Amino acid sequence: MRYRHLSLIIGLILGIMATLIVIPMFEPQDQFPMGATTGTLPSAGVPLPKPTASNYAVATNQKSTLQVVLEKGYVQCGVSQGLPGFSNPDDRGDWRGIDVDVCRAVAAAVLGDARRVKFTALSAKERFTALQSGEIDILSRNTTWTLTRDTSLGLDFIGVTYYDGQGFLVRKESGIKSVYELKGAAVCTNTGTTTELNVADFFRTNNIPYQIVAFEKSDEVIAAYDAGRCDAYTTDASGLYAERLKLTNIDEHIVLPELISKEPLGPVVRQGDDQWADIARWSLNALIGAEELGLTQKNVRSFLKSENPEVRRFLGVESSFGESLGLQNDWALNIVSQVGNYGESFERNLGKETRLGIERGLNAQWNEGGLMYAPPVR
Ligand SMILES: N[C@@H](CCC(=O)N[C@@H](CS)C(=O)NCC(=O)O)C(=O)O
Repeated sequence: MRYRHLSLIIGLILGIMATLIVIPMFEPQDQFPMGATTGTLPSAGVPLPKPTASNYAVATNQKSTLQVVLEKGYVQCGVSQGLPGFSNPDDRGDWRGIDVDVCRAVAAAVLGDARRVKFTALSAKERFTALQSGEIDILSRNTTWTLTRDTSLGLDFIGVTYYDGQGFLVRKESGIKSVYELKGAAVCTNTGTTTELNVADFFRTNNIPYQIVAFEKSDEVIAAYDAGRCDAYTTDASGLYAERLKLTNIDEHIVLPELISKEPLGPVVRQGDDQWADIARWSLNALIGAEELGLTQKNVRSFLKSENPEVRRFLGVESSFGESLGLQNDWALNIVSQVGNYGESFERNLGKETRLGIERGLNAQWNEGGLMYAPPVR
């Protein structure tokens, strides 16, 4: 009997001890440690946490591109050596073009001033090294997004500025009407480009003998074609519109009807600095999204009073999407008020009223028959 009491008492003590040990294991803990997704979304008006150092800065023990740009006060933008409509210095030496506008948009978003951009003119061959080495902060230079460039080079494409394809220019007097008639032709093009690779694919696949004549500098390529050293000149169709303006007599040449490739041209940043990639990506998205929302350089400020929640979020009137990017909440307002929207940039630099006279085609908005489609700001 005595022993029964004793074992009951020991059992009770053990039970209490076990409860004391086990209960804390089930107590509600901080389920969502810093940085993890919580069950509730931040509602309008609730301040978001201050942006933390980017993963790039943490991983590489280097300053993030955003920090570098904020400290020096400008964006270093890699452009072409002169491609009208895309990136080209005007009579006063100011860089103009749709690729230039992407860099201006980034500067407007980050520094609140689209003028705070310095340009580095780069040949096709030089462009990726300049970005890898940190000489430039962003490359915005009619560069085709390909798998190799997006993976093996330590770089990241952040979107598409211009959907293009590769075309050919020939002399009218040659009587050539199609790329399939280029048998035995000498073809002029640039080194270090997808153009070179596509030519090889196309002529090999179609069993057409040809000869390639390639130079690093575009001016040398077009001069060689103009001087009659080649039967055809090939590059992105956009480049044909631009480069043919440099010919002695533009009317003596025709663009052949076929495009032999897909050339999605877009801006590039270094791989690993996700915050900077997000900033570049959303600056381009803001240009494209603004057009869809009907926001223009002229009217955008009048939309600050808009009741449309999409517009209010976009312009930073409601919520704090700028802070999520590590920027001020008027980042997109600065882009549109200083650079305009994508359509405005297109018309100003490439459109029907310019010397290039390019139609929107694939570069129209998705709801106008094109491929330009910005994800929502929300
Ligand atoms: N999109 C192609 C071709 C880019 C390219 O370099 N094209 C030449 C011919 S249009 C060019 O940009 N020339 C202007 C320059 O080098 O300044 C690529 O990314 O490889």
